Amino acid sequence: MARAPLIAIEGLDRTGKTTQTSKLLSHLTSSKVKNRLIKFPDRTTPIGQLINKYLTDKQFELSDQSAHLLFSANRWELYTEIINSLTKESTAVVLDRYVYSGVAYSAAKGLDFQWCLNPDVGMPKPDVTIFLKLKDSKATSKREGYGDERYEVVEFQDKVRFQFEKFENESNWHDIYVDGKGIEEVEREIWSVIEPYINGVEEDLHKF
Ligand code: T5A
Ligand code: NA
Repeated sequence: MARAPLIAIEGLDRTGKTTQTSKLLSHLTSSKVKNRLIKFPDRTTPIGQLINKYLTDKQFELSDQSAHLLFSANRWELYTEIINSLTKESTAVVLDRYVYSGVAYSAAKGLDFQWCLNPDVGMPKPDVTIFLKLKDSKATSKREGYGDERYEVVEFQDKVRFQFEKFENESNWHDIYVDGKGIEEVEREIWSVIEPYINGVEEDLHKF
């Protein structure tokens, strides 16, 4: 029996992930596909509140390793809900950032790539990942709110981009360039990638 698809939207800061996940949810609803959004970090959980403090308060220091493990623990807080949605509730799950962000941001600080992936081993792999990509990292630095949070610095974003590119060979990975494109154009490109998955997936879930 088919199960619902797990869909991830990834990308650097301010590339339009939250804007596009909300557009995607509307498309799924119009297509009569049950759906839910899970955003990482989920700042509402106990661990998420600590992450929020870390991201917004530059005086609040954590070691890079402990910050990394908190982001991963925040995903494990939602593990059972994700699995149940896909299998028992036939509900498509759209992820606004996921394991790929977790690895890319921490590896960009100099932590070992495989060490960064290890705490997420066992989390379900998306059936499809959309990566909102920039040819020029400065293209989004003028967008509203850019620079408010800890990682929104162009030089650091270039390092993160380099780490994200290590995932590009994954079979489920789709790059979509966003430089100079309007919200609706990106929305149409995303929908053309996602539409083939919406009636369900026959394969068992893969794990990291
Ligand atoms: N992080 C995250 C880790 O280090 N480890 C982890 O494990 C995880 C999960 C917060 C930080 O945490 C790090 C990565 C981040 O640095 P977050 O909460 O996802 O992660 O960050 P947010 O601030 O919510 O999101 P972003 O800054 O990444 O922005 P989005 O969601 O990509 O962009 P969005 O949709 O909010 O749009 C930004 C602005 O651009 C406009 C929008 O209207 C908005 O004003 N916009 C466009 N403008 C022109 N053209 C377009 N096509 C546009 N699309 C959107
Ligand atoms: Na966002």
